[in-house]
Amino acid sequence: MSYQIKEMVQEIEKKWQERWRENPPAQTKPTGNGKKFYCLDMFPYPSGSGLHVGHWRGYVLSDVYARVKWLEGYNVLHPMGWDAFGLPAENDAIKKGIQPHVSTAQNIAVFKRQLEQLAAIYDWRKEVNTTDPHYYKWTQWIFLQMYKAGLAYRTTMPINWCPLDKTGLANEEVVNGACERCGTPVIQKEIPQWVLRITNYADKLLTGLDKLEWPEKVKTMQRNWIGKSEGVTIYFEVAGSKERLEVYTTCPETIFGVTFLVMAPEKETVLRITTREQKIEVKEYQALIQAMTPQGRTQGGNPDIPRGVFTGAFAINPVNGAQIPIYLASYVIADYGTGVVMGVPAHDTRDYAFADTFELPIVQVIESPEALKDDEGNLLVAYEGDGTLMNSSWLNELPAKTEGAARAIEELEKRGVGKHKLTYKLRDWIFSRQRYWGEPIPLVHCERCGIVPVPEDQLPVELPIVERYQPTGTGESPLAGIPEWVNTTCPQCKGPAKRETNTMPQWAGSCWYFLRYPNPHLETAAFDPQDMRYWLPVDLYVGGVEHAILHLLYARFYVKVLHDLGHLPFDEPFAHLFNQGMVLKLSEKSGLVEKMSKSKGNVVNPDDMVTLYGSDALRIYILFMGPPELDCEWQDSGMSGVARFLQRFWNFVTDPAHRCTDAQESREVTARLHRFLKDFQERIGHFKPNTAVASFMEWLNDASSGKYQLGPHSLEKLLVTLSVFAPHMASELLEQLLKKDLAACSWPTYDASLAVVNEIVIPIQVNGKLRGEVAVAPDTPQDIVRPLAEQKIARWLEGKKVVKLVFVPNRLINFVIQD
Ligand code: ANZ
Ligand code: ZN
Repeated sequence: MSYQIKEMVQEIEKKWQERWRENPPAQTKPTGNGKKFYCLDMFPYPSGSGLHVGHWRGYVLSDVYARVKWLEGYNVLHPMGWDAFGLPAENDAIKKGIQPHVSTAQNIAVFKRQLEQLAAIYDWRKEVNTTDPHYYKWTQWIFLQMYKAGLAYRTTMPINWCPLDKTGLANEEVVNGACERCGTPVIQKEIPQWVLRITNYADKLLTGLDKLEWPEKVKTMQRNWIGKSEGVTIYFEVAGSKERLEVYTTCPETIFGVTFLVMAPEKETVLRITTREQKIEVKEYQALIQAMTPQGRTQGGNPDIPRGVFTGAFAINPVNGAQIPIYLASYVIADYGTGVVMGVPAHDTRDYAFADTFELPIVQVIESPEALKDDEGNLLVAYEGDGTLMNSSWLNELPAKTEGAARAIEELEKRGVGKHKLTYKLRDWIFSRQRYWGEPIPLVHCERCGIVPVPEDQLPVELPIVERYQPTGTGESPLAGIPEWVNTTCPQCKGPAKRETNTMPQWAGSCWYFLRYPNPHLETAAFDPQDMRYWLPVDLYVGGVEHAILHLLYARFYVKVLHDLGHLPFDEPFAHLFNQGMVLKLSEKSGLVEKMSKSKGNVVNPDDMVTLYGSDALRIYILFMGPPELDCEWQDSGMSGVARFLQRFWNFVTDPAHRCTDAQESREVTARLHRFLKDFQERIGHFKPNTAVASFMEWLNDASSGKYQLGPHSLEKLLVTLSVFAPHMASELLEQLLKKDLAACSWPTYDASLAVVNEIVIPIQVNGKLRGEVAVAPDTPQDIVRPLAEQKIARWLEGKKVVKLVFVPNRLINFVIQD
C-alpha cells in the first residue's frame, strides 16, 4: 500500500473532516474541570479575499500547542471568532456594492469553510462575532462603565483625519503620517470626538509589562509608545514682562549651557510675548507650521520652511540671570512636555543645528575626551554623552548625568524655579469614528439634561440597517442622516433627544473578545466571574507583530479598567504572547522576496495547496519553513519535499515488515524512539516546531536505514506525536493499524535513561565565522541539519538573504549571506 499523493490524501482528509464536523474532538469541558489551557489566536477580520497561508502560520502554531495540551489531559479552550466591524469590512462592502452585514456574513462562511481544512481543534460552540447584537450589547455596556467612571469624555480638538476613509483616527493608527489602513496621508481636522483616558493608565500599562512572558521587542515597542520621561520643569521669566515660560527638560544639568529658548509656534503665549517689530514675521511662520503634518514637523527637512523665527523677546536664565533670545521652531511639539524647550546647542544635535542657523552662542558645559573639537576647542558636533560638568558655577566638576542632574534638580527646586516632573508620550485614545459599520456609542444628547447614557436594560443600541451607509465626509457619521433613528426620547426627562451618531473603532470589539469566549451565549452579563477566575488570563496568545501596540495596548487597557472597576480578578489578559513572522514569497513582478499581497501577485492560496498536497502537508510545511518568530520565504519545492516525507513515513509504518510485537522490539529501536520523543518534546517546549519537524525526519532517516521493527506500543507513541502536526494521517493510521481513536490516546512520555544520545557536534558558520554549534545523529543529511542550525543562529540570519549553503556531512555547515 502506498500513500498516493492526491487521490488518497484527499479521500482520507475528507473522511476525517466529515467525522470531525459531526463529532468534533477536544471540545472544551465545563469550567472548573481540571487543569486548563486557554489557547487563543488573534481572531481574523473576515475580508473578501479569504484565508491566506499567512493566517495558517499562526493558526497551525497555536493548534499544535492546543493539541499537545489536550493530549496531556488539560481542559483546553481553543476558540475562533470574527472581528467583523470596522473599516476593512465596510470598505469591502462598498466595493462590492452590498450591505456590510451581507458581505460580512458571506466572508465568514468562506473563512469557516477554509478553516475546516486546517483541522484545528476549535470549539465552534464558542464562536463570537463582534457584529452580533448579542455581543456588541456588551461592548456598549463596557463603554458605559468607562463613561460612568469618568474615563470617556467628549472634546473638540484637531485630530488625525483620513481624507480617503473619511474618518478620524487614533494616534496609534497613523503610521509615518499616513492612515494605517489605506496609506493616505493624514490631515488635521477639528471635530467633536469621544476620547478614552488611556493616559490615566500610562504607569500601570508600563509596569504591567514587567511580569509578562512576551517577546522583548513587543514590550520595548509598548514602553517606547507610552514614553515615560523623567525630567524637570524650569521657570524662565520673560524680560520686561509678567509672563513666565515653563520649559520641560530631561537634562537639567545643562542649565548653564542654555543660550536660547524655543517655543512650539501654536502656544498661546507666543503672541503675548512677541515684540511689535516681530509680529508679522511670527504670524506668517505660525500659518506655515499650521499647514504641516505632525510628522513633517518633527522630522524637519523641508527646505521651504525656515528652521525658526525670532519673537523679539528675551528670557532670563534663573540660575545666572543671562538674557537669552526666544524663538519659535517647528521641531518643538505643542502637546509634549510644556511645548517650550531650552536650547543647549553644545549637547543636543537639533539645538546645535538651530544655533548654527541663527548664529547663537554654543557654550560647552560637559567635558569628555569623546567630545569632537577643532583646534580652537570649539565643538564640531553636539556632544550628547556623559562627562564632567564645566562652565557651570556650582555644578562644576560633578559627573553630569548622575550627581550633576540630581544636584541641579535639588537646587532648582530649592530656589523655587523648577519642579521634578514625569511626562508621557502616550495620548488619550480618540475613540469615535464617523463611519457606519461599528457599534453605536450608547449615549443620548438631550437639550435639557445634556449627555445621558442609554440605560443598561435598553442595550444594545442596535445599528439600523440602512439604504445609504457610505461615509459622508462632513465629520458626521452616516447615521446622522437617519432621523427615525437619531430622534429619540431622553431616558432621564422623557423629552425629545438625539442619539449620538458616532460609532466605535474596530478595536472596541477586539479589546475584550477573549473574555467572552468561555461563555459567548451568556445573556445576563458580558462574562461570568467564575469563568474569569478559571479560564483567564490567556495561557498562550498567537498573532502577528503588527498588533504590537494597537490591539495589545488597547486590550491591556480595557482589562485594567475592568479590573479596577471590580469586574475582573486579574489585570493582564495575555500571560504568554507569541508573534509569528510573516510568509514572504518571490514576486515575479519585482524580482524581490516580499510579503505576500494581492498587488504584488505573490499570494499562495491555502486551498490550492490543500488540493495539491493535502492539509497535513501544508500544516507541516508551514511549521518547517523556518523559526516561527521570523519572516520566512515560501518555496514550492519545500512544500513538495514535505509531501514526500509524509509519503515515506506512510510507506514505512504501513509496511508489515517494519512491525513486530512489543516483546520483539529491539532495545536499539526503543532507544531511538525515546530519543526522538525527547528531542521532539524539548523542541516544542522551546517553541521551535520547525526543529521538531526535523526530529521526525531524522527519526525516519535512521529507521529507514536499518532493519527497524516497531511494536504497537511504540507505534502508538509515534503516531500520537505525529497527530499534532498531521492529524488526518495520524488518525487514519491509528485506526487502520492499531484500531485506536486519537481521543482515547494520551501524550507519550519518554524514558530519559533510554534517550541517551549518540550524537556529533557540527560547527555552524556564517560567512566563514563560527557562530554556533548543533548536535545531531551521525550522518544526518543537510535538509535536517539546516533548520536546526538556522534556529541556533537565528539572530545572525534575521533580515539577511542566504545566497549559498556549504554543507559537509558530520563536519560543517556554513551560511553565506548577503545584507
Ligand atoms: C535641554 C536639553 C539638553 C535636552 C540636552 C536634551 C539634551 P524625552 O526624553 O523624549 O522626554 N523637548 C522637551 N519638550 C519638547 C517638545 N515639546 N518638543 C520637542 N522637544 C522637546 O526628551 C526630552 C527632551 O526633548 C528635553 O530635554 C528637551 O530638550 C526636548 F543636552 O532640554 B532637552
Ligand atoms: Zn433630558
